[in-house]
Amino acid sequence: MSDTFDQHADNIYQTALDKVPGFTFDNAVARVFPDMIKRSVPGYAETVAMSGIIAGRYATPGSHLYDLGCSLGAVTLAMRHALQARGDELSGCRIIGIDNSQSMIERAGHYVALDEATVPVDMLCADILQYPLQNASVTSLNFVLQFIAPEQRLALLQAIAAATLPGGVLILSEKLCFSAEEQLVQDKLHLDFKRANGYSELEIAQKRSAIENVLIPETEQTHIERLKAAGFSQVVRWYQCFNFASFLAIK
Ligand code: GEK
Repeated sequence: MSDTFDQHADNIYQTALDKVPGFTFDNAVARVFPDMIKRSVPGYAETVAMSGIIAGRYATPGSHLYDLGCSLGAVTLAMRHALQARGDELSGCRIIGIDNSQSMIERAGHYVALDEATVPVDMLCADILQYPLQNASVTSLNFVLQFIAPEQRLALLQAIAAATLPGGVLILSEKLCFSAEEQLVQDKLHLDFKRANGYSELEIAQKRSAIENVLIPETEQTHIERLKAAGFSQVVRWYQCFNFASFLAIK
């Protein structure tokens, strides 16, 4: 792997900052991203791996599989390997990873190029709110909707549902919020998870302040009701680890 695309440990918030800027998916974040997300999001590895299993069940020949907000393409590659294992390299399926961070997409393109599977993949730098989706059997929003302004979330889900073939699916993974009582329990466990993964109290506090107005979590009920309003007929919560959960919405 070239030096340019080496991955590094997340040390972004190790030094005390006078003023913590709002979180963005810039080059500094892209170069530490795998370490950051693994140490910050309980269950991340499972949601990526199971996206491959779900894609293997729901992808149909000749359809598109979308990884929206793909970052470095972890879900794109999990889907690709699942289709490859199914013998789908010539079935006309195409996997399309989209992210509006140029730094993420440059790196993702590099990792896809290094990958040996042959199922076709496109990595695009674009805004998922603008991109014309079509012919979708499987779409992933793996910890992405939480970064979209709440008033734009229904329209995005409607566009995904409209582009989804009958029987196709959306995999939606999100940080959740809860009743005040449950929130206290879940927050403590999430903090323990971060501490156990080596983040200091300073790093945790500065990251929290950076992300405060950028990542806006919602309740499970809000997600399920909105997925149904958007046009999905069935919603199954297939996974939860502390305050992070993943839903399978079936058209
Ligand atoms: C993974 N899914 O590794 N258009 C395109 N991309 C966007 C937009 C937008 N409007 N808004 C945010 N993003 C990945 C992890 S990270 C989650 C997803 C996290 C992108 C943003 O640039 C970033 O790469 C990604 O959504 C969110 O499975 O960091 O907690």
